[in-house]
Amino acid sequence: MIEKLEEIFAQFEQKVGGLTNQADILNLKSEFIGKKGLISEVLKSLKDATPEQRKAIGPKANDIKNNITDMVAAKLTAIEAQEINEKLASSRIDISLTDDVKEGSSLGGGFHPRTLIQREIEDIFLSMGFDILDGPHIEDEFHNFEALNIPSDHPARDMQDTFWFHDPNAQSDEKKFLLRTHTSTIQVRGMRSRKPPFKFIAPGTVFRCERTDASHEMVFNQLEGMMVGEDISVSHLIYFMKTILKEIFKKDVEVRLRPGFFPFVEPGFELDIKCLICSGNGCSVCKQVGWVELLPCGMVHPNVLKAGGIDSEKYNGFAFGLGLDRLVMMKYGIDDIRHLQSGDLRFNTQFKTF
Ligand code: FA5
Repeated sequence: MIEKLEEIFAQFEQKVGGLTNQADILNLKSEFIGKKGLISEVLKSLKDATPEQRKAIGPKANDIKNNITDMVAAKLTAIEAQEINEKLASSRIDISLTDDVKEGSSLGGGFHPRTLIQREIEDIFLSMGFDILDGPHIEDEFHNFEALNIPSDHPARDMQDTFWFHDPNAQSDEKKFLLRTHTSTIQVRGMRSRKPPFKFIAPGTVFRCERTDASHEMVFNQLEGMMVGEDISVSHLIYFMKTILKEIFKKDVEVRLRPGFFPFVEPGFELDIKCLICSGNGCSVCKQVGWVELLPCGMVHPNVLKAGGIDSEKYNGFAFGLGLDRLVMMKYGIDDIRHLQSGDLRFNTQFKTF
């Protein structure tokens, strides 16, 4: 077992050396020392070891975990330092700036509330062994629609008003491009780049040609989630949905689950939250109904698994698409989504500064 642990550590050392991206490094850390990481897997067989063997294996495993934690911290610090140095090398100092722009003044920097919530959610999912993925804003029809069980003549295409790129010289059968209307595009990219079982989240900006109001923007943010494996059930889905809400709100919030239609899931659900702006009494955010659509989800449709190259006879899974801006509104009591990207300093400076 000691040899196995050393082998795992050697693998880690080899892999971490080539990484330059912070998310990849954190993913690697959880792959090795996360709750379901390689080290924990090895330690499962500790129960069969003799007391002497256990005495040697326990400290060895701890040493390796500490080494991995230290190496990850050192690597992240080095990347940050490199980024700062690159920025410093390429930026120009404006010596005409007056000294009222200083730490603690109203113009001091700060994190956008969406960044705060997104980071919190990423930490929660990383700790549960999920990867974090990204995808392009400009997409093709295949990833945005076809692979998600929405062929060109399907009425569900009208559910999301799409910004298309128009190429006047394009032939009729050429690939058409668009601004992605949802983060579900990353489902297909994620499935095609890994083998089951896997689980990932994918936060990102999406675009719809919609009329704006207190709870609708044309450019907004979602956070996709997907878990694929054997025997995944609706109760796994509900467990993860409840975990996110409990961790984010740190208190019980009222939710309701109702049937929802999305061609890429079957069955599909809408998870609504009791509006925290008006306590469910009715306001412009919840359109006077007292509930806000927040977290649609469902069991992945077999056609989508097939489009992702996955054997739908053997594997199944769930997916969800969290409305990130609406979650931020509920968390901080923001009564109009348009404040979020207004750039108004009176709004922005209410949140945590660094
Ligand atoms: C979708 O976009 C699906 N892709 C979600 C999904 C993923 C379902 C996986 C099942 C499985 P919908 O159009 O309802 O679904 O958008 C998801 C969430 O984004 C909504 O619940 C809402 O919280 C948020 N949202 C939708 N439109 C807007 C908008 N215009 N402005 C702000 N938030 C929006």
